[in-house]
Amino acid sequence: MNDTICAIATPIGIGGVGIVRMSGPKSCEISDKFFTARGGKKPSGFTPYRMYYGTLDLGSFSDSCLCVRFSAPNSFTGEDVVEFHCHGGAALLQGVLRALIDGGARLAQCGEFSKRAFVNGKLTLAQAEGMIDLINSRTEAQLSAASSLMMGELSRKIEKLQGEFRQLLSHIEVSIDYADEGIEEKGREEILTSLKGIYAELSKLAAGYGRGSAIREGVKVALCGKPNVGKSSLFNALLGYERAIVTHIAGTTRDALEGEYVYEGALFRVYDTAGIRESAGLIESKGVELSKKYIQESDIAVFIAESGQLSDEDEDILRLIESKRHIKVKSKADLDPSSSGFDIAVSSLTGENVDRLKRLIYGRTIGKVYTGGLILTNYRHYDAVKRAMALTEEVLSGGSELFLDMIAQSLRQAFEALGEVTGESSIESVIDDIFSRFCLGK
Ligand SMILES: Nc1nc2c(ncn2[C@@H]2O[C@H](COP(=O)(O)OP(=O)(O)O)[C@@H](O)[C@H]2O)c(=O)[nH]1
Ligand SMILES: [Mg+2]
Repeated sequence: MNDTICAIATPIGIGGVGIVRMSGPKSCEISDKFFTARGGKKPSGFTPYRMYYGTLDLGSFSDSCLCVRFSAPNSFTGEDVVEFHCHGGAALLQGVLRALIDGGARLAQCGEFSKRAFVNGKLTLAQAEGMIDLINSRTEAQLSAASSLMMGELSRKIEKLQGEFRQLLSHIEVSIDYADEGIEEKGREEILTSLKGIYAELSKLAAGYGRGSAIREGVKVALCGKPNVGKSSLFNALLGYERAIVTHIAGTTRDALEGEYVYEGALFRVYDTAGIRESAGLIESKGVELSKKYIQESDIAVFIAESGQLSDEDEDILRLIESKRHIKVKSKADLDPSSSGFDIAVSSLTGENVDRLKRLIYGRTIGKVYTGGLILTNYRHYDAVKRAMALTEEVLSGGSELFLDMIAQSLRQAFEALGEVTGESSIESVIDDIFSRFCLGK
């Protein structure tokens, strides 16, 4: 990683300011070719972390802009970094980039700056993932969860648990070395007690994943029911605008429509599906098949019926969602407000109880309102924690039967599984895959 990379760090488009960033050992040397501060100073002579105003002379054009130098190892990447804060024009920034490449830098790959930061120990893998989640956040809840991850809450927790595993391992090694002197049995009891504590903490972490992933990915809500019960109307009411076509003709909705709404800072992705019925024509049948798929893939199904007298068709749909998390909604409450047999009666026409339905959906998926703090949001982290749990459980259930060196082996594996979260024991291909999902210039 001895080459110098560069990229445009701001979105491509027209804006007041656009930033081109360069990282690597030749950053200053290359910058010196193009930038001169007012007063004549060159970037290699700049005081680090101070902005200099001057001229970027690229031959065919110049820009008056700001330049700042960060010196290794105290920079985002841990290397020498130079940034040009130019005027934000697409051709202008491309021109700066081209000049830097001609000057000896190489165009950075997606996520390459962050990857260097990780490799140089500036952030853990989990923190880097938090950073990309932070950039991609669209709702407050996503932002809070991503920020906690980026600020290192999860990494610190994982490192603490790893520290406990490490302590147990050294304890075991001492026990093995002094086995003849009758130390072993005492050691074993202590080990199992500590391990129970670690297991409890891991379980607590893993238990939050359902909620965490719902916050990160958005909650998938599938509306389902017979034709004409008011699915599309409820869909529009939840979204707050007319997205789906509503008619009195059964079978209007054939494709599934997707829409989004935000409630308590969390994202909900709603699917308005075709009404499910047996006697549908070809196109409608395709829609029905699709509906079943959306229902299966949703986090929660909202069953809608017009009255408490359920028909066979209603019962069929209910059977489809029985094993899933679901809510039963009685629609058209303005015509008939009775809700017996349902969780709630809603009128899309008057808006009555639409908000309460949102609260109900929130409660049954995310649960308690999330206002920030440590939570597992990422499957990769969850998977590592689960593997560490399984290994710990193996030792706990083997208890007094296991040889100490077998216990040590499981604990070492659990330690390594946890290390994958922070990136300490992650394999290269996983690391590459994570950083390739970053945007250019990050
Ligand atoms: N009075 C009343 N009519 C409704 C309500 N929701 C839907 N409808 C009517 O029921 C019919 C079918 O609605 P639609 O949303 O297309 O049902 P879908 O086939 O399940 O998507 C339309 O004529 C709507 O105007 C409601 O809350 N109150
Ligand atoms: Mg419809």
